[in-house]
Amino acid sequence: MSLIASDHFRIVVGLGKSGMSLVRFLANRGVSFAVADTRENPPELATLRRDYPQVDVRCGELDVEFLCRSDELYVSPGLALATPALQAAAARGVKLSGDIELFARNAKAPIIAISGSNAKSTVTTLVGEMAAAAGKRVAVGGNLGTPALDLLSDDVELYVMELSSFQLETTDHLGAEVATVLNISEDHMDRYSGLPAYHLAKHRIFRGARQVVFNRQDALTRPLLGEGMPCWSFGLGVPDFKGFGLREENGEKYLAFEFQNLMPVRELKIRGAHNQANALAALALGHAVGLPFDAMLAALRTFAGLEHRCQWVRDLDGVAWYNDSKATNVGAALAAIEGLGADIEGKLVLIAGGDGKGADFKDLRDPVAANCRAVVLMGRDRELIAQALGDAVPLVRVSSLDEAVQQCRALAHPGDAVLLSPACASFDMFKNYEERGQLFARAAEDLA
Ligand code: UMA
Ligand code: ADP
Repeated sequence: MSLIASDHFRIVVGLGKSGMSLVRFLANRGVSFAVADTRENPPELATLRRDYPQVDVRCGELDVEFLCRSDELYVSPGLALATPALQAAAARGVKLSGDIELFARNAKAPIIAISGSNAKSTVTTLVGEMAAAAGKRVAVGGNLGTPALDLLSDDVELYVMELSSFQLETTDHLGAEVATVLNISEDHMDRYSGLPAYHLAKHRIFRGARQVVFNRQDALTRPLLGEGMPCWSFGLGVPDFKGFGLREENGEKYLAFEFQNLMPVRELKIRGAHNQANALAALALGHAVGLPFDAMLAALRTFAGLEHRCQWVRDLDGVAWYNDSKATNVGAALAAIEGLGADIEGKLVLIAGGDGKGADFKDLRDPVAANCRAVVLMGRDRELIAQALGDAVPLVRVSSLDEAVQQCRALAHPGDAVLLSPACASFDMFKNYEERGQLFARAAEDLA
């Protein structure tokens, strides 16, 4: 399918990382275009003015008349399609598209497409490492960080793409070799009318897919497909045909495919049941595109996990400290609490709280009661979490992360683990989740 007729004028809406990748892509292909951003000073404005001084850029409130000069807008995933000016343009027949749609039309190598509420970055990175271990020239990116269009190259043999629901909303036909939605739980409820709308956006990933990987433990990850679509599954139970799972034999737990044990779970460096699920998902995706098991297992043995995702920080007096600052929603925190909770001798001392993004915290109550010794609460929505937890475990309120770390030191017993897994975004107290995780790790490392 051809890209775009070069005599068509286009408008890029949003001048962040993905907007700038669109600018480079369109300019390299000789397409004439302009740029708009609702911000007065978008992040890539200086770069655009330096490298493409001739391009018309409109900052501030979106002008519908201006947008309607193009019959197709490439909209940043950061901008809700419900934005009135975009809706007004759409009502006048303008198509709302995005960088992933253009990427899909132009990628010449197979695409592994990965979405889900949680674990996207971990699984995407892991599959990328598996492909590299198998000797493939692989490009890894998307929502993970490097914009999709910046990865396009004739040298690439395989694309491994993390895709958010925001990116998928503007993608009509991805045509992935294999696509997956790893799990679905509430997130971004400030941008969707509810779970069904969010689910619908995520499932656009299956459009035109040749194979599918689904999670046996999460019915919302199964696509509604016609007969005959090759499907692979993963889950923590014993696997059957075309399934990846766990099997126990002679007291040893294995990652397994169908009736074949692949590798003892204890050889994984990443901890917790949720990470075993992530390893199985990555194996299923890699297998679907023909990566050999020996290379994939070698990658699994060395992959130590990403920063801020259940990342081990230190041991002190028999207590292990874990940074899971990336747990910015309830589903992610639950995975860490249940996954790590099942993996340690003692109990968890949990640090939670922050900007709850309108979430309902009631699902935390039972897993916290089962796995935690105490919960240290901080941040804007700490009282909402306190109400949801009730008297499940002792609660300690603090006003800073340093104070939280001190309290955890006092509360934890040998054999316990301290876990920062906030179930909230960080923006009420920190620049981002990375800063929150770094400050936690530093405070934990400073404990004598
Ligand atoms: N914004 C405006 N006006 C605009 C455009 C953007 O106010 O006209 C604001 C919005 O609040 C928006 C923010 O700026 O949220 C960022 O938008 P951007 O266009 O500057 O974003 P990019 O730098 O292009 O980053 C985007 C993804 N960001 C979002 O989806 C919000 C990045 O995912 C992605 O890595 C990058 O493209 C490359 O593909 C980040 C993210 O937070 C990591 N994703 C969400 C998540 O993981 O939960 C979905
Ligand atoms: P994403 O890119 O989807 O945000 P990450 O790999 O960055 O996913 O992990 C984010 C958080 O999700 C982690 O901090 C962890 O608590 C949680 N998590 C990891 N694996 C799973 C899983 N299999 N199911 C649910 N939550 C998970």
